[in-house]
Amino acid sequence: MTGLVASYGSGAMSNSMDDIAQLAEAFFVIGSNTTEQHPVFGTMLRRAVRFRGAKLIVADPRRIDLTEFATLHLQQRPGTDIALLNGLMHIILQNGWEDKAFVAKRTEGFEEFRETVMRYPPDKVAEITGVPLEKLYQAAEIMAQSKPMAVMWAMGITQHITGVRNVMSLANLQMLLGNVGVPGGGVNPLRGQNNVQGACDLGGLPNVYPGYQNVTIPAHKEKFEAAWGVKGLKTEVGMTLTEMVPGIETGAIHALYIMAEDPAVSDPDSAHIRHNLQQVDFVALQEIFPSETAAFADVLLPGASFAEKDGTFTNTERRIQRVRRAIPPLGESRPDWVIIRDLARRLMALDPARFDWQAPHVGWDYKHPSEVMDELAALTPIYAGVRYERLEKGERLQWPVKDETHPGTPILHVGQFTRGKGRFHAIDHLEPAEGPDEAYPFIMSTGRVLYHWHGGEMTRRAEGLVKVYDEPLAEINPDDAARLHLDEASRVRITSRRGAIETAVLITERVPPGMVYTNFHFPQAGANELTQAVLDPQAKIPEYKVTAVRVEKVA
Ligand SMILES: Nc1nc2c(c(=O)[nH]1)N[C@H]1C(S)=C(S)[C@@H](COP(=O)(O)OP(=O)(O)OC[C@H]3O[C@@H](n4cnc5c(=O)[nH]c(N)nc54)[C@H](O)[C@@H]3O)O[C@H]1N2
Ligand SMILES: Nc1nc2c(c(=O)[nH]1)N[C@H]1C(S)=C(S)[C@@H](COP(=O)(O)OP(=O)(O)OC[C@H]3O[C@@H](n4cnc5c(=O)[nH]c(N)nc54)[C@H](O)[C@@H]3O)O[C@H]1N2
Ligand SMILES: [Mo]
Repeated sequence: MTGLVASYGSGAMSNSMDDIAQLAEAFFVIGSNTTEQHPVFGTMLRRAVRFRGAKLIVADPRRIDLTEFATLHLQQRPGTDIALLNGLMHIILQNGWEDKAFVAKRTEGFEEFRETVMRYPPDKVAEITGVPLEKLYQAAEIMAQSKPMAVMWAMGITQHITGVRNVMSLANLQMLLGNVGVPGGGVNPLRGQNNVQGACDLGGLPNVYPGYQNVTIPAHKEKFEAAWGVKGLKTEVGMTLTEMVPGIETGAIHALYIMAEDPAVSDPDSAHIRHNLQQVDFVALQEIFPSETAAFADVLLPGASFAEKDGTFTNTERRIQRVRRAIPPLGESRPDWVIIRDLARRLMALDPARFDWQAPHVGWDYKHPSEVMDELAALTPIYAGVRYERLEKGERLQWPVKDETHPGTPILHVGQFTRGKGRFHAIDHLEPAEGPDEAYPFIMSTGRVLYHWHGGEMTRRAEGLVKVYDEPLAEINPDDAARLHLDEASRVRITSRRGAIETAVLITERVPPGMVYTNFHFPQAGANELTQAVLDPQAKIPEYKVTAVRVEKVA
């Protein structure tokens, strides 16, 4: 689950895991540690490479497990993906390898895009990215010769101040190669949290109603006002989580209702977050465990976990899946939707005259999550045909599901993009907000390990996982370790401009020299003590993947 206020990297896979695994001639995985962080799909990719000879290009600053069976590993310097992609597209264009028919028929904005890409000759790109020339040529050639190729990415692409531009560059690449709207191709962000896709689909974003119906469009406002029997819904875009926390300081935010989110651990610059959580007038926290954030809460609302409730989860390929309660909720906990329903009813009771009680969907009187789905279907074109009865019959529905007889949509953008023609964007390389310098000579990259989940509230309670991985470990290259006189028993202090952590080390070739890799699974040494709250201007996602730090031996 993810908190409804934050959802990183919106979008959804254009294709399905099955068609990609079965039909792609090549996979381009950029900024996703797929085997560790998306192990089901990671296994499907591994099998496709092993058993049917699909090619795999991995672009990742670290030597992740995928690189062990990759055809080619492009080990770029963190934060240089735009330069890398422009360089590859430069080679493709120079050789005339682009899909000319697709570009002519399905796209616009090509000329301006081409001019920009022409400013990224391979030798310049090799210099910016650190990827050797011959690997750039090899990669471009594999991409041109393997049709269809599917592109997959995750947080290595989005968690940068250039997150949105990085994604647009990947869309450029796939349009250039004509890999959009075809089985085995597509642009495929791998969504991280269980049901983060569903949370976004249902409007857990500041700018949309359910089904990505933009709040700024008056017709949408009127439709939902009529359905919910209420006047005065706003047409302004709201705030993201990363704007709400600074909003506490400016007086824009007085109270927080936090559900299934642990910002004290997972947001950038923890000292600043703690300061703000202390300042805010009121915090209600809906959780399944007393998390690090619970220390700042005035009220704790005990939610029930996934195994204790009925409902649906929507996964990264837009597939709506029925979830069934395995055990009754423990203790006083209740399903999240029941807590929200009862709270909403009490709020409505404070001012009943505000509502038109004849409206079709007023009153929050749901008795079962299937009734929530029925309302969603009535108001949301992409879910219009989704019904519990269909899911229970075993139908494998992927949205858009246009009506009760529509079979769903395994592949998006077939024949046409939602907006008509696909738009090429002219995109230039931009350096990360913080680069290494004399005082902070290392780049810290952050992320996850196989054995733990984010703040670790769930996984640090699992005996078997803690047996395998029981403390925070900073990954450091053997060359750097030798220079700093570190061995496996050493501890280091890692310092950034925001703070410092002390941690044990894992000396490993997985990270290149000059990089340390840390995670945020353990509160005693969380990566976010060091990260900074610089955001992508559009998506407002923090640059978690590049922080300048100093590493010192302490013992
Ligand atoms: N076991 C486990 N699985 C998880 C999670 C978990 O906590 N634990 N979390 C889930 C969630 S919510 C998410 S969002 C996903 C995240 O899934 P991923 O995004 O696959 O995982 P990350 O660890 O964030 O890192 C992605 C990769 O980006 C690389 N990278 C770093 N900097 C750059 C860069 O500048 N460019 C490029 N191209 N790559 C870069 C890293 O080396 C890493 O291999 O995982 C999900 N799955
Ligand atoms: N440095 C750094 N920071 C990062 C990232 C990174 O790569 N690097 N990644 C970012 C990303 S992609 C993400 S998604 C966030 C994740 O950050 P969070 O969403 O804050 O972390 P989680 O630990 O997944 O979930 C928060 C809480 O949800 C609770 N929970 C689980 N199931 C339920 C439920 O059914 N109901 C209720 N009410 N609560 C439940 C858990 O107990 C947990 O404490 O972290 C972000 N922060
Ligand atoms: Mo995530």
